[in-house]
Amino acid sequence: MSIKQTVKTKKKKPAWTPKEDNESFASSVMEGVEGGHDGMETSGRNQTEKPAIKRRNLTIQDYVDGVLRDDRMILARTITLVESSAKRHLETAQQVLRKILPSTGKAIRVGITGVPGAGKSTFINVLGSELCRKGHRVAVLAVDPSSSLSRGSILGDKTRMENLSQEPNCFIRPSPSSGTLGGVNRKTRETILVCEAAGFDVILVETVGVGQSEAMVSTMVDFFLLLTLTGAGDELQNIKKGVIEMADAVLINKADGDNKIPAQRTRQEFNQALHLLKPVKEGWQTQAYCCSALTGEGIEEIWHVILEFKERMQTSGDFFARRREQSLNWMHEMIVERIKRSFFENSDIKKELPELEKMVSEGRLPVTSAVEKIMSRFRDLREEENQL
Ligand SMILES: Nc1nc2c(ncn2[C@@H]2O[C@H](COP(=O)(O)OP(=O)(O)OP(=O)(O)O)[C@@H](O)[C@H]2O)c(=O)[nH]1
Ligand SMILES: [Mg+2]
Repeated sequence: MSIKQTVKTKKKKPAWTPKEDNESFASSVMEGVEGGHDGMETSGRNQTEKPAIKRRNLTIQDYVDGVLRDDRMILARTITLVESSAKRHLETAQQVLRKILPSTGKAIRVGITGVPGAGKSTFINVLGSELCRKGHRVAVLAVDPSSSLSRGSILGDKTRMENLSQEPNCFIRPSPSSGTLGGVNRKTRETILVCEAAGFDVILVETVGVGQSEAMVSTMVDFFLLLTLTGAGDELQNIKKGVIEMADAVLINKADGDNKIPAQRTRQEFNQALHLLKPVKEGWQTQAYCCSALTGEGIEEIWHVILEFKERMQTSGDFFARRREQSLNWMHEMIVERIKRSFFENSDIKKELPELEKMVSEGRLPVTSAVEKIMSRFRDLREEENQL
């Protein structure tokens, strides 16, 4: 095969696709799909032309204007910028975010969690497609704590999101590359803002029901939906983990075929248990519902529940009060995280801490005394630094 032919048959991928990515990546551009949601411009380009886009450096204003007019390529590049941990990118990203901030906040942010296989992707595909048909603009983001192991597994299942990924009113963004939970937290929150500025009015954040990611996602969305199944001890497991206490609705999926009646029974059991719990949000009683992402039954109902929630919270004023609280909590978390890092990464502290740790573990020094000592050392080091 000639070089020319090789190039021609090679699969195109969006500009932001990680280099090390493989074919399982959900958002590679599928053959036969006209551009648009993939972030590649289509206008003014024909089959024989070389790709019109040459990656040029964008100015802050380019990013801002591109996002605001929902230019998918610039949108994708802005998210890549936001996701970067490099200091120079961070500064540019922050300037972009500051400029788009007035255009953010208008979407309903919905978090969706559930154990692997609960049907989250299938559910998002059906709900998202239905919302697009109704004229909504839907952005799907993913938080996947395991993605460092299984690269983008959460949205790697192309087939589950097939309909949705072809909707021009939809934008699917796979999980940010792995990193600290704090890093993923920032990236996802800021990506939500970017998508809102681009005019998406529904943001769906999918996360796997393992680890701490659910707790994190629940603090960045307006409505938190727990997808569960009947049988398999799922119900109990969720209650134990405390996830149910974060949920604004519990949705028993796969209520189809032989599973329909057991699902309804599970729903009743959940409702009984939920009545005993303290409501997550004042003025809102979490309830259980059934649906089938396969047949579509119950999907409309859950969307109405979300809308009712939004209306009630907006009427009471809790909707925006909660968002403000979320922002402030996040800000404080970030401050604590930074302070922690500057302490533990300080080279003098790194040198001196092991000796104190040894003394504490051997019972030769009380913990409080050790902390006093090292903190006073840290204060001195900072003062020295300031005098330089
Ligand atoms: N019968 C039935 N099967 C379903 C339904 N929803 C999803 N499934 C199937 O359940 C399997 C898992 O669905 P996914 O949507 O990939 O589940 P997920 O929760 O996104 O899984 P992870 O991304 O691995 O966490 C697939 O084979 C789906 O076809 C449903 O409502 N009814
Ligand atoms: Mg999935």
